[in-house]
Amino acid sequence: MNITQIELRLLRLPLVHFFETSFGRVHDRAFVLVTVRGDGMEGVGECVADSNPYYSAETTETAWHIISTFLAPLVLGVEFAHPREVFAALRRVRGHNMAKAAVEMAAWDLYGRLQGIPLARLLGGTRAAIASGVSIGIQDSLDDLLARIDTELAAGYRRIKIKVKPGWDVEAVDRVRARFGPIPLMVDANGAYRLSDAPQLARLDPYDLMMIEQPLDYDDLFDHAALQRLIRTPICLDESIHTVRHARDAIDAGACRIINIKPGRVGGFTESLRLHDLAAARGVPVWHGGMLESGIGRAHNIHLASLQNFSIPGDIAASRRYYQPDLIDPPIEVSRDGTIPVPGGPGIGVHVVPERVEQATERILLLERL
Ligand code: OSB
Ligand code: MG
Repeated sequence: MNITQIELRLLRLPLVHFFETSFGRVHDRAFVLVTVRGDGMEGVGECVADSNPYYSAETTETAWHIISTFLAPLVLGVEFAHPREVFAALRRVRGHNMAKAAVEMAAWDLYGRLQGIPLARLLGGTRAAIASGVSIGIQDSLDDLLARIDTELAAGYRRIKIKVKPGWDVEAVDRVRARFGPIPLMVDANGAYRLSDAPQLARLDPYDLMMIEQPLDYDDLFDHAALQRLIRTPICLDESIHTVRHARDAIDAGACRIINIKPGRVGGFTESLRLHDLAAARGVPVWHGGMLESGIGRAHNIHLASLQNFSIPGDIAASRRYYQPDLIDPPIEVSRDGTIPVPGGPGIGVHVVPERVEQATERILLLERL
């Protein structure tokens, strides 16, 4: 496989419903779409960096800069026997995993298309369909929250995650349990608490949550380990895990019992596979996170989530919850039983609609080997 051209597009899509986390509320999503071309085919990768550096230090603009200035020259014109070689080729660049992942996952898609094989098969997926869960943001009122959960359970989703922050936590969970009983329920704090909040977080213990995701700081492992000794609810790490080494350290330290894998956060599929295998070897379940991706990134996620140790329903839901229309047609749909079939076509296996991409594009850059 030889990539001779890389196209960057900055896209912006309005969200169907606002999404609020402990960072704040967003009404649209901007992201960089990477297209790699070579050997007469093309592959796409969606960069999950956001326009602001609130979830991670990377942004759409840092990704644009890093890909165009540093990553593109490391892949353009280089012969790769397999996309698993791409992440290592980007090694000189420290960090910037989201920028790296967009290029790497586009290369996987290109390779899958060249071989005529779905990504799931290339990655070692074992499932024909994945179990789907939803991530529900902070709402204007607890009544609004209950109404949204009602809708998602009726749609068949297999797990409900609600965002929490100080002031929107125990009472919210109490109301959800009172109304819906023993549904598969978890919370995500996006780092909104301190270790000194342990007594408040321990108040969640009686509610039998599947887990609490990222209660403490994005760069912390040590305090999470201390917190896990003080609460019964299993801790799952998201923001704190950027490398396979972080995951190993977190598991060894007892900082988490579950790991959320987002390929964008760890630099792509190759590192996600290593993380998946490490967690499996340590008996730690993983699930696939989401970053409000369009159908393009969502399709990549579905393929990865078809691997064995993705044993908990992830944040991969139907297109209609995010974008209408999506960039792909047909959109991703969830069956009545709360599952999403893994696309069977080559690469990501979904049809990207060029006119929709064009309409959402704010800027384009073409990169070629000099
Ligand atoms: O913390 O998992 C998170 C969205 C953007 C950034 C971070 C997170 C999220 C979500 C939404 O929870 C997941 C999704 O539905 O795509
Ligand atoms: Mg999270």
